[in-house]
Amino acid sequence: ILMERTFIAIKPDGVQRGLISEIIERFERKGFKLVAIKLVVPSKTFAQKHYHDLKDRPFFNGLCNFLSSGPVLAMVWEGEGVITYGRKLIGATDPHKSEPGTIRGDLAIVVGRNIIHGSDGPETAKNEINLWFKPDELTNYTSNQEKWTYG
Ligand code: DAT
Ligand code: MG
Repeated sequence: ILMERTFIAIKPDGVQRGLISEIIERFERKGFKLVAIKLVVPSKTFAQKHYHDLKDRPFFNGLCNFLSSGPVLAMVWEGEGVITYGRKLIGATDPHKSEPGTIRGDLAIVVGRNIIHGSDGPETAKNEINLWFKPDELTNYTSNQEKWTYG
């Protein structure tokens, strides 16, 4: 198995709307393995680091204010293809365009409140995991269901 890890975060709107269990359930049922999780209120400076790639976009300031406006559920999920497939579970950035069946398609309406973040590639996954988690916050364990999920 080619295991990968990705950074997934439920943004303040998803937490406030009570969607934590609904979102976690989708990753869990798929067969992905949770290896780290914590609830944090990021500072604005931290939010700016997280979204540094978007610093020249007009919505950058509002986006960083929003991300730092309340608790964020930060997670690391592991599995074969989890970076790409995690983005698939999440759906398109703009919920008006996300397909039904995806997290944003089913649970959000506008781009500025699209409830969840997921790393968009191996490099960003690595960087975002390192930004949000200390090494000793990441667990290493064999899931009991692994042999049934992967064969
Ligand atoms: P994604 O979160 O799907 O990776 P992104 O990295 O392009 O999308 O943008 C990060 C977040 O910024 C996105 O989840 C919501 C916000 N955003 C993106 N485009 C926007 C826009 N045109 N107006 C307002 N917010 C936007
Ligand atoms: Mg992105």
